[in-house]
Amino acid sequence: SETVRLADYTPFSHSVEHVAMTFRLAPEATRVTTRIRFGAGGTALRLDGEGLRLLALRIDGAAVSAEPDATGLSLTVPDRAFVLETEVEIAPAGNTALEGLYMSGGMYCTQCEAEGFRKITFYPDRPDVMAPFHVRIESEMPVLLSNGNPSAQGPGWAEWDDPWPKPSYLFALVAGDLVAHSDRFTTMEGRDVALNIWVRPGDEDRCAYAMDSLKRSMRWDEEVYGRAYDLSVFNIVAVDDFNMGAMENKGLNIFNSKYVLALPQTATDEDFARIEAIIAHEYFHNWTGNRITCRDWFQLCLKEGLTVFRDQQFSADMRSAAVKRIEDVLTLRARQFREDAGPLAHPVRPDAYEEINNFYTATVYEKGAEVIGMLKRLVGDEAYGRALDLYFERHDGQACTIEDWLRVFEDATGRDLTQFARWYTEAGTPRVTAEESWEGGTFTLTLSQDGAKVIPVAVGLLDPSGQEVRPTEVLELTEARQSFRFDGLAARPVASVLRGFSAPVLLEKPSSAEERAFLLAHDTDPFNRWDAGRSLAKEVLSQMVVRGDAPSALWLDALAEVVLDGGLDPAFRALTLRLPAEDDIARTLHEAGVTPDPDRIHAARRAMGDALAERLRDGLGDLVAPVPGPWSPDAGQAGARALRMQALGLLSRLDGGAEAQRVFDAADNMTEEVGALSALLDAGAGVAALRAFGDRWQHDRIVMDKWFTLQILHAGDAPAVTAALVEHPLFDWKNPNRFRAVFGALSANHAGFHRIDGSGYRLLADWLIRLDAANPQTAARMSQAFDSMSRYDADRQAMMAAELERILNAPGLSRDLSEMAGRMAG
Ligand code: B3K
Ligand code: ZN
Repeated sequence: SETVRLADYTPFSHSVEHVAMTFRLAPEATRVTTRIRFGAGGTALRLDGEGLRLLALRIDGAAVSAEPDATGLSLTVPDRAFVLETEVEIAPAGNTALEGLYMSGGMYCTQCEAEGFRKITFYPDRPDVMAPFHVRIESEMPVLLSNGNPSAQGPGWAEWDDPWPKPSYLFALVAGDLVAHSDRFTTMEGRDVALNIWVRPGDEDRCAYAMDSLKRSMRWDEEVYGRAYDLSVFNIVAVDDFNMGAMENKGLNIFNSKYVLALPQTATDEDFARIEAIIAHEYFHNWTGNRITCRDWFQLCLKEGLTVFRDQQFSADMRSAAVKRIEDVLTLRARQFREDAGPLAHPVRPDAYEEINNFYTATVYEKGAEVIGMLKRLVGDEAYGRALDLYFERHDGQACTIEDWLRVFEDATGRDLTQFARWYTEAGTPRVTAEESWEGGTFTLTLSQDGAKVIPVAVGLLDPSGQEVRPTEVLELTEARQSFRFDGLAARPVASVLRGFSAPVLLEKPSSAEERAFLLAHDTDPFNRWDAGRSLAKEVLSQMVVRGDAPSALWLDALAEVVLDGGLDPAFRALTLRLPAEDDIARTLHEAGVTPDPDRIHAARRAMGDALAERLRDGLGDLVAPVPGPWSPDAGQAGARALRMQALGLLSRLDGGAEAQRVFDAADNMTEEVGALSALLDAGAGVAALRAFGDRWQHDRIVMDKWFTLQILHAGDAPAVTAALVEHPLFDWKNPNRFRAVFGALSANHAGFHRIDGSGYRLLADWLIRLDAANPQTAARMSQAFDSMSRYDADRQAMMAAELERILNAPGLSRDLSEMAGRMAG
């Protein structure tokens, strides 16, 4: 397979001045006519195109004959401006890869990012070629949509006009029997915008939260970034078959239906928060991604890191900033730190790939967002605002690079960012070590790093009574080792280091369990307060695994103190009560030089929960009391429900699930229904509830995904349960949501996936091979489960390696899965 390299970038030969397309839709034979007005650019033209049946080709109206090859079309063209017209035939009904034009539940839809447009027509399918588009759709379907503004329509046809030059990856088309949940929005510039969320008939009562999130996102981007919407209509379409979360096509966002449709009865509080965040994310792309796009796919973090950063800011403003930060760091450590520690590690801006779809990763997205957070912390909020204004002003309408992005900050602040740029070009999670000394009223913090980056380390100091004696200050670690002095202190302080998780690093700070318990009780920085508890819990759990210790009373008491403190935010207490994940402990043990044993980890974590339940016994009754007030998806109620469900899980260890059964029976919202069912399954008492849940929701695809997931996630023998569930009539393996619900749960069940008989590895590999033939992108994505191979014992490593080998030898393996399996096999 060919490797694409950043170093080989060259601009495209020609400019594209305008594109006009006509679609005559039919499931087996859709006709696509494309008229491209090219500027002058020499006589050699190379267009991308895959799986297209070329029916006609004309240059300035004159027929030309040409033979496409497997990846496109090479033509000799006039050495001046000209119009190229092609007519091709494609078959959306047979498109199971869900890239290009395909069908989902009887409707037509598209997914073009990154390189799907070449499956629709011959075109320079690269993000640095930007052009205005006019699209005509002919179809019997009642609703016909494309990018931009509606320009004309009649029975059986509609035309759309997108005035904003865009790259082909932002092209979209939808045709279907759809109904809209509609609203309006007036921008700060006075533009009246029609907002529509298009869904299948019957789903229109499930769109209110997504619509509300959209309007709040539009207002927020105006208020915080000064960015207004720029078309007369904003359409969102929900589809059931989608390879990822959603797509930011200009003026026509296409969403996985599970990130649009929500009622309290069908969606958990987490689902509501995800919907809010993804609606915002795709909307924010209109400026960070669409108006300013990427020069090439190596620059993906330019739009994704920035847009994740913006959606995180938005959620923090809508909800609790402290809780949001803790949740984001939990995800970062679970996904990105893991990725960075294994064979799939790559820089935030990679410099080589085989299949670009394999680089929509936690590193590009989540670490990409962290890098922007660091930049903001280093230059300050005010300078960040000026830099962003300059970015929009200087680069509107352009396809840019990370160099352009950094230059904007250099020009706005006068700061040299050469050293900072390493965050974009070097893979791996830096280690920062903190040492302390105390002498004559001076506290010295010495920081060292294993690399040569600039690392913002936010630090605050507390006195022995827990009062803050030095507010948060951002120390800039730029050298291998540096000391920072704090003078004039009356007593030796306790340092709170890396507040707010000010940099995506592994912090090593030798400190006693007592000191961490102190920080858990007193730190004024909510993130570090939580993280002190987390690091204590991880240490306790590690010692339980390695030495067979019992959980320490110190940890149990410190935790109980927080959890039972009614003055603290319930969401924060719920997060503190959450035990470290088994995968997280496995990674931490491996990093400390210990080979993790999945069964011991699982048993120890259970014992840890049992001990906690015992310690909290007297308080659990109050904690599981119903959440007062009418249901609302807001952060306050969601936090209260999260605490209630955590407590219910613990209580089930004491009462065998009796209370959980009552909560399950009485639940009028999905958060509590799922929370109680999980508690019952964990207590080994979930058979009846599981059946009731399945009976109640069998006609709801989105809810039934949870039914599949939960039983695998909480199974003792996850591969056996999975093997049974793939025989279930509702297991539709070609639907990515359902496939992920099942096999994502299998790999998320740490002890189950890593069973020593190898059944977890084997089952996943079997199904990845099968899925790859239909949908390479999702198969490749799900294969990442094998990236932790090197952590484990020789037997497990050998079994995982054998499965990767089997995948690599599968006939007709896709470029997507072959790149992933190849990198993981080493
Ligand atoms: N930009 C899309 C992701 C496209 C993934 C292509 N494999 C969604 C997003 O990040 O908003
Ligand atoms: Zn995005």
